Amino acid sequence: EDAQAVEQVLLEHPAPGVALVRINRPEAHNALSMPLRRRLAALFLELEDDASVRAVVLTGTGRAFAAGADVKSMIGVSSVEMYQRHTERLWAAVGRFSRPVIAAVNGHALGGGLELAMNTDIIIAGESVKLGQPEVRLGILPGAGGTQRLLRAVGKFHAMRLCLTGDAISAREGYEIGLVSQVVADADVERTAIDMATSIAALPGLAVEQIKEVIQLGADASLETAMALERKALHILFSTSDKEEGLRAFTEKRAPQFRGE
Ligand code: CO8
Repeated sequence: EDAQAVEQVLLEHPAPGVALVRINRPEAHNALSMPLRRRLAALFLELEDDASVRAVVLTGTGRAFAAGADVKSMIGVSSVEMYQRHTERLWAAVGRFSRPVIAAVNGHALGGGLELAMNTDIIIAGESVKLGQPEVRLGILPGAGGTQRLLRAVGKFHAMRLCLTGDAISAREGYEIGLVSQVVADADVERTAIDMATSIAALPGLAVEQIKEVIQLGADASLETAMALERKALHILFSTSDKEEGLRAFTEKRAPQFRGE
């Protein structure tokens, strides 16, 4: 099963500094089986160790980003077995990735698929995308962060509506409630995400990493603590050569040459 999953998550390098991870199980709408999730996590851990990768695009083949956890793999499964799967460890490889991850979402992002998208930093969605947490209809709940990440992303009343009805919403509605960063034509999703990742990859890497870390940690801290973290991050950046180069290039009216240090 794990050997088969190697074909189900593909790694590409579409632009300098950019890795593209493609969930490739279109026959099941990219349903996230355990082997597939293990492979996804392993790839992200590999990319974490590859300093040349400055931004990652995560996308799916076919008509779905991902249609959720593999429903078939949960039938007959007990509480203890679910606990022992420790899926939170697999998602952490994506959620705690130190550089920006952009979800390029086409088709359906449902259940665990939307939870996966919410583990990324920027969500670019095609016009015909459907986003939802349909778990309640199966007698379960969004158990990989869905209730909590959604709550923090869109607030109580939208989170309650999505999780309690299981109804999917459009990309446009997702944009209006703050679940989607940008809506583009279906055919432009991947290109838009790669272009954005390429631009981010060219920016001073330490500043990019610090911004991501501060926003991520700050979302879960008091304002005062988070602002202290923010100041510390700013102070750290004052010892980078990219900061000196960025400021000097601006005053000298020339293009900066960033070195990522
Ligand atoms: N799991 C397993 N197989 C799936 C899944 C899935 N989530 N989604 C689609 N498939 C399979 C179908 O069974 C079908 O297989 P087959 O051809 O062998 O019958 C194939 O994909 C094509 O699907 P459809 O025929 O249904 O295609 P449609 O175009 O008619 O519909 C949909 C596409 C709307 C995406 C539809 O397939 C659907 O509603 N899928 C299920 C969505 C869902 O309920 N997702 C939630 C799953 S539960 C979950 O994610 C719980 C998370 C809890 C934490 C676990 C950590 C991740």
